[in-house]
Amino acid sequence: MVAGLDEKLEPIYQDVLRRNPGETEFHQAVREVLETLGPVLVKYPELADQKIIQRICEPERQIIFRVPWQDDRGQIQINRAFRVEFNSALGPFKGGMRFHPSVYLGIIKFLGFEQIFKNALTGLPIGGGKGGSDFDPKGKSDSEIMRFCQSLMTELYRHIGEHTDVPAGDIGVGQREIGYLFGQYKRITNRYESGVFTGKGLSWGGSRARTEATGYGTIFFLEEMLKVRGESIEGKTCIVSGSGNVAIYAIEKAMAMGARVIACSDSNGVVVDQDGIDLDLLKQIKEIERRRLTSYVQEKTSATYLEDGCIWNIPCQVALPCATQNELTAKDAQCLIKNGCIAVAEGANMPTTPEGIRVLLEAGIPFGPGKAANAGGVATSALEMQQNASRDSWSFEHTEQRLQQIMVNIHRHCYETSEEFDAQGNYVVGANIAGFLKVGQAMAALGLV
Ligand code: NDP
Ligand code: 2IT
Repeated sequence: MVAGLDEKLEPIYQDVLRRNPGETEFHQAVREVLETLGPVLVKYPELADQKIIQRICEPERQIIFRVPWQDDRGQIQINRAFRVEFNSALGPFKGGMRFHPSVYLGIIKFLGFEQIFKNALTGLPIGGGKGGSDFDPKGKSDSEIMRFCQSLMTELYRHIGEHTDVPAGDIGVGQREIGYLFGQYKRITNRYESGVFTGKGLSWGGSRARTEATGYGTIFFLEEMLKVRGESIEGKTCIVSGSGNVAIYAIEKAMAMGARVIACSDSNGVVVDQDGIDLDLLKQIKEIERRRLTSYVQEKTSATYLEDGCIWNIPCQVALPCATQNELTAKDAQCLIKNGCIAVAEGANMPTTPEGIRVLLEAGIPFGPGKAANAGGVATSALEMQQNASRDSWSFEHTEQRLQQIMVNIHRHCYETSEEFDAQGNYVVGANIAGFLKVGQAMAALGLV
């Protein structure tokens, strides 16, 4: 990856900085894409004439609203929520909702921006968007979560729809929250509009394999990267950061394909289990009981807990960041390489810092960027929309097969694009350019809208 920006792109980036002050994660996501687009403008000057990059960097619509709700003690609480409808050239806005105290406009915009290219790479008809709130679900009762979701939807319902904008889950938003949000949407609109949300429960319009899709997809992508090098995940020692939806199903698929996964984490610490992570125990603690990872070592005393530990210090052959943005730095990347790591695939969105990515690429480590490697989640969301539109429900095997084929195709498309632009095997270049061309060409075809 080049360090500087092309002279045509530098002023565009400066404009993004000036127009979006303080939104550092958004700046980071834009810069990473712009760093790879120089050769594209040479090959496709019409996209520069049409100001496609400037247009892509400006969301089509941004909604910010107050969410008042009452906690279990009767106290009034106020949160702020967002929906950034970034780009609808390829289909309705599509992307998750994140509930986390760190959420502000810059986080939602970085996620929405990345979502445009990710969704384009799936080859399915979905535009890019993202939403969320600074609401902290930790320690909240079920009824508090429900009241918050209902209040949020009382505003959001007017902005979304199966042909307009289709939210789903992300950090802090899983099937329980989607249920409360969808229930309130149905009540206000008096419509059973299944296609307005994805990540729904199986008995009310959800798709089989959606829960597993992001983690599974990341492993399918990783396997394709390894195949190029004559390697496979079988027998490899892996570490997976996070212990949420993406992490759990990345661990499940990696193990099913013969890997040994020895560590995972949450925002307080790291669990290392040299016997291999006990997946049933992990699911019980995280999915059913909603407890902290410290419970794992209370149940399984042979495992160790590193409070405030850094997971990337643990020797491994494959590293899978599946928690949050900027969790893997240049120092972490150097440590991974020193300990013999041979591949990194991002289950999370933008988990590796720009300097971290540079270290990995310069060392020739196959690196799968989130917008390609974690696209399996949103791709399966698009399959859920297909099933809803045809009032059908596919088997797990069929849905997983479609997911795997989509990940193989994304890998091939990114790899071939990296070759075409003289950066063979650089999936950052491949994913950014392939995604950009698909959206950019559609935007040009649709005229100045
Ligand atoms: P979950 O809420 O299920 O899990 C999040 C995990 O990451 C938890 O273990 C959490 O720990 C940890 N985490 C979250 N925020 C932080 C933080 N600021 N610092 C340290 N650890 C943190 O979310 P998902 O598994 O769904 O999402 C994980 C990542 O994957 C995110 O980047 C998301 O955008 C991305 N992603 C998700 C998709 C999906 O379909 N769900 C699809 C594609 C990408 P703790 O409990 O301590 O907060
Ligand atoms: O980052 C992501 O791709 C997601 N959180 C999933 C979005 C979706 O619409 O399924």
